[in-house]
Amino acid sequence: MDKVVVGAAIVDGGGRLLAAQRADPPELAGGWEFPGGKVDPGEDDRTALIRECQEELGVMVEAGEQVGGDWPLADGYVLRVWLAEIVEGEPEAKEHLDLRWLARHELYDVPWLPADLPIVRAVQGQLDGG
Ligand code: DCM
Repeated sequence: MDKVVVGAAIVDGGGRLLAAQRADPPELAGGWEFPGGKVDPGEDDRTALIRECQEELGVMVEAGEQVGGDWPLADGYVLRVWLAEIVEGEPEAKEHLDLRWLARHELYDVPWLPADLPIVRAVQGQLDGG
């Protein structure tokens, strides 16, 4: 059985990327990630992505291209990430400590979780048309 976590690389009209600061567990708290979470049994990945963005940020997103494939996480989980844009609402940190919109020159200004860091590079490449 796949143990899948989905994440949203949410980009705004100005090309800024939304980063979210984890509140828990203690060993990950303070680190920055793509918002998202675990896919429920029987749930479609993209449905989970939309649900998680509603729960965590209070926004409706539309998912675009996937960023890479299965990115490894701890405990046999994989992370799947999609480019996404907000179609309704303003993001709020409902479950995170903080949110930041990172301009292109600020992409590495936050301490990304180790699992998410290579994905930030991939997002950058994809936005640059690579
Ligand atoms: N995780 C991660 N990066 C993300 C989302 C999740 O590294 N963008 C990791 C943190 C947890 C696990 O996946 O170890 C499960 O995440 P959650 O607790 O958000 O379901």
